[in-house]
Amino acid sequence: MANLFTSFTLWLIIVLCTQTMHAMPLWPGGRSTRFYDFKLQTMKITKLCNTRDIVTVNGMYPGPVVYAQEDDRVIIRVTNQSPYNATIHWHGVRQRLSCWSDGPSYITQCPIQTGQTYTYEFTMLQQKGTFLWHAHFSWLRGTVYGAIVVYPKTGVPYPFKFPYEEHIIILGEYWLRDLVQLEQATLASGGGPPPADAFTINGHPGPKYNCSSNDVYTISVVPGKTYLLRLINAALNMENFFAIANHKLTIVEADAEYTKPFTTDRVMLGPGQTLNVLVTADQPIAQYSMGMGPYMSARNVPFQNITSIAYFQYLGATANSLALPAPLPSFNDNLAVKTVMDGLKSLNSVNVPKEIDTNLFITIGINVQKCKSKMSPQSCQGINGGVMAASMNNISFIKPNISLLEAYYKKINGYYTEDFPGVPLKFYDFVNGAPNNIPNDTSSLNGTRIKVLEYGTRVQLILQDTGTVTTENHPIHLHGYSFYVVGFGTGNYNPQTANLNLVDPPYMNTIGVPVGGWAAIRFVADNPGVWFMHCHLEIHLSWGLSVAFIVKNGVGELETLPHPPADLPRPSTFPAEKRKELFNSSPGKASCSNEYSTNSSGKAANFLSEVIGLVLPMLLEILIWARCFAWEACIHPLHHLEGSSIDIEVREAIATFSTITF
Ligand SMILES: [Cu+2]
Repeated sequence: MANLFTSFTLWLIIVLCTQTMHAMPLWPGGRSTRFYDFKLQTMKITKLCNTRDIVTVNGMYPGPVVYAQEDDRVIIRVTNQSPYNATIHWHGVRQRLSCWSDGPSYITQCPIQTGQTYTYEFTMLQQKGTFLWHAHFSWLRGTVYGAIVVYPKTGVPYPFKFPYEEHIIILGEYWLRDLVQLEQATLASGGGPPPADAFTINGHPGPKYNCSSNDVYTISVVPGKTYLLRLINAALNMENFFAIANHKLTIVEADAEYTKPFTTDRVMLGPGQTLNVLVTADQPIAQYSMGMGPYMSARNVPFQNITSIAYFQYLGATANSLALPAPLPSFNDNLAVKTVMDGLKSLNSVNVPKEIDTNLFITIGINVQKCKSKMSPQSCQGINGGVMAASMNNISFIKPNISLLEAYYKKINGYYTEDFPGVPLKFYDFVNGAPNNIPNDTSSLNGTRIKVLEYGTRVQLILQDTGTVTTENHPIHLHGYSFYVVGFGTGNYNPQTANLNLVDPPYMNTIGVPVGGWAAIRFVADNPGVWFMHCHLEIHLSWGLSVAFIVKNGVGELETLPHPPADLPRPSTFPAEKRKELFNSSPGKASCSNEYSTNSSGKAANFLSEVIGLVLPMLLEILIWARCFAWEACIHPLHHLEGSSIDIEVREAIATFSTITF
């Protein structure tokens, strides 16, 4: 009997190892697997004297923290129990050979419908630091966001003195409105969105807002100790300054890559950007304000101007002692932004591509399209009675109604064209001489135009802000890659005078292209798939300020995108007539189901995929647990989700890690 048991155990181990090795031949370092269970659900919340429903993950706002270590495999099962379609994007995760898990809706997958489950899987291959995850459907990410904290491998120290404690600080915006409806209403109006009702720090507006004197985030600090703050901007439509009264911030990491230490009084983060800063509690015992305020570089755009305040409170200070105000720059202080950007350098010399195969010049800006005769004035509330838009190289991106990745992978024609221009259609003085006869000559062309790159292409992008309508700092985010920011400046890019840093430029995933200026970025296109590049101001994304790159497969398994996972949300199987009625798409064409929410016929049509979606994750989970048992290399998936994770002291998290066998 014992022999039989031993044989069975050996057989099981061999089967599991073979299965695992077959599934993950590329990530030998990924010895641990982190398993998370995300349930998208609505939750009642009271803020600013109003109670309303917001969409959350696991009833937490901000959502749970995903903890991992460099090279870990991360598996996150997302079940959509909210009334909206949804996807989750793992911002900054380079998704090596896992484009199917990237998450932007209509780019790499159809949305997960109400009642459906999709399991995201990726490896934090050679990545560590502070990231964020957020919804990537409509404007759901306004409440559906959280941090990803990836620690170095066991035994590998930080390149700075180990902090006494670490804290996650997520900047956000809060609306007293349903965000999916807000996007729809804004687009239907043709005009701009209303400003947020509040800024928030870890979900708390702070004492300057109505009914919020107790809705304040506080960090208690010990005099003399040094703290690591993991700053994340998850705001929807604003870039933001952050500062702490009387305290210096030393930046040591930007977009999850180490930087040379740079000390400053304040920082600016665009949505999607992260900064790790060290702060030493070296001031007299008191309560100090941590402030989040607006950075608005565009002209004539209304914005929230009340500072969100949190407290940096010394032990021994009385809770009701007056907090010293945080010294935030004025909302249009471009110099403050430049000063921080100038200070960002990679910690060490880096391997920047010196020669370039593909050089693209991409203008970014706002447009106003003409009100069409059949449109009512209610639909044309943009500037001068036009319809607001935004574009790259004057092309406003129209999202397709199936995922581009699926269309590309399965060679389904008719959803995109491969003619995104590598240079603007017209050259002019982009910053000072931009067209301004609104909307007669500021229109953009609409299209789903993408750019194809061969595997291994060394790419340089010049991102040039334009003055159509208004110049503005745009936080441009590239999926699937980090890129070297080799240069930036004000005015028009000029290759003769541009001063490029090819030694130690920062390695980022989101670059705030300076207002009325340019940025030059470089990367090697060595990750096959379809990768979105877009402005991370959500309204600009809705208006079309985006493009997608197809990066083709290279040679062999290590350069080839694997098959899609079985539970990938798929285009619907509606009969052609029904599809025409529901989505107004041509008969015979596949389509992701109902764009904004699921209806009963949608559910019925997707019954089979739901069954597959339920059974396959269960099988997967059994395999994972069996593997954990065999290798003793896992922790219980739900351990991370207990309590309000945003307030978990990171020391506790480290203690959790020490119990794991690596
Ligand atoms: Cu933008």
